[in-house]
Amino acid sequence: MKLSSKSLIFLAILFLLLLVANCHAQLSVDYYRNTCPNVESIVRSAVEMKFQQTFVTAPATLRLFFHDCFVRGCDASVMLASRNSTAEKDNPINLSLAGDGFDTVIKAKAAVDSVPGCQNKVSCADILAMATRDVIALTGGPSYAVELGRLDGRISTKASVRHHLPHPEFKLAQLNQMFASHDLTLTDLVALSGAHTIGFSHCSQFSRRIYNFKSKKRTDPALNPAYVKQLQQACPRNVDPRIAINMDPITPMTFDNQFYKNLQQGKGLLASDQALFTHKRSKDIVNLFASNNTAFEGSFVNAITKLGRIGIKTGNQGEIRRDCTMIN
Ligand code: HEM
Ligand SMILES: *[C@@H]1O[C@H](CO)[C@@H](O)[C@H](O)[C@H]1NC(C)=O
Ligand SMILES: *[C@@H]1O[C@H](CO)[C@@H](O)[C@H](O)[C@H]1NC(C)=O
Ligand SMILES: CC(=O)N[C@H]1CO[C@H](CO)[C@@H](O)[C@@H]1O
Repeated sequence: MKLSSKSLIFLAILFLLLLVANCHAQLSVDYYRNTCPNVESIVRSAVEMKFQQTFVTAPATLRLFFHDCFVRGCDASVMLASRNSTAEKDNPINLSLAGDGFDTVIKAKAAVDSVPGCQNKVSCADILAMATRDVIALTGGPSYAVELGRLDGRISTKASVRHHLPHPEFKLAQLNQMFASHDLTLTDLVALSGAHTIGFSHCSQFSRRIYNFKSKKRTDPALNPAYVKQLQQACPRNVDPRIAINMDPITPMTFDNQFYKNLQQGKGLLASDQALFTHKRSKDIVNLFASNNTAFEGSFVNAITKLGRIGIKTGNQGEIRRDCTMIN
């Protein structure tokens, strides 16, 4: 009797251990070692070529990865197009998803598939993760080993976007809650927001802060007055909605910790960015990253690696898409 209950416990523990091991076995840095050993250099060359054509390649790809991972997991569902315009990319929020991000993945996928042994062996989700790592390095950010082994999802819906992406007018608690739901900490939130050190924002995303704060004819007191003037010049009332401006006014093309120094001076373009400096707990993290680029880079790499693990599809939950914009 005693023995059998003991062995039962033993079996239960073994089962749990296997389960846990299985969860972590999904991603690895050398996942394509046997199937497509040169995949990283093939992707890097394609991304470099695209980056030389246009700088937007970098911010567009980085943001695409974030949106992909937050909506249904990192499964390239954001890339799927639908004939009836009901896919994730059809959500109005996509205005900011510059076509160059999609194009980067499509070009890198074509490059991978042109190598005979690699054809249809590498998922679009992994190509997006590699391309993201590459654009960060190309703009002066940290290099890191990227985990691989994601499969591509088969579902993409416009409706799933609304509740899964943060809004630029979110309060810190709302941002923190959304990130926490993906096991991302406050430090991860502050570090990942540092992605706004490159790229652009349309005027509509912050126009209330410079004209109509809290529905009154005033400006957001958290904004630096000189910066407000600059923003009002760049984004006059009734500006062409296609106009987008640099999110980091000082070093817009460099992936560095300038974003945090801007927050210290009231130069956070989005209310959600500036909010990181308004609250005591996150302010300490902002100050650390502003004063220590090494600390920022270390935390960013840690956080983007965690971001890349969200909602991974394996086995029959996914597939390796032949065309990144269509399920097989
Ligand atoms: C914390 C919550 C976040 C909010 C509220 C937010 C919101 C926004 C908004 C409103 C824009 C401007 C879109 C436009 O008008 O074109 C933007 C751009 C961007 N975001 Fe975020 N974002 C957040 C977090 C992130 C994260 C975690 C990443 C990546 C790790 C990221 C990467 C980017 C990039 C690179 C751009 C520039 C895109 C481009 O130039 O094409 N964002 N974000
Ligand atoms: C749109 O097309 C998808 C398949 O591509 C289908 O699952 C979905 O039900 C369609 N939605 C509408 C509103 O027709
Ligand atoms: C900056 O951060 C790194 C990594 O956390 C740490 O090792 C280093 O001592 C810090 N440098 C300073 C000057 O505080
Ligand atoms: C790149 C892309 O898919 N853009 C679409 C974003 O959404 C608007 C309206 O919701 C469409 O008009 C764009 O074509």
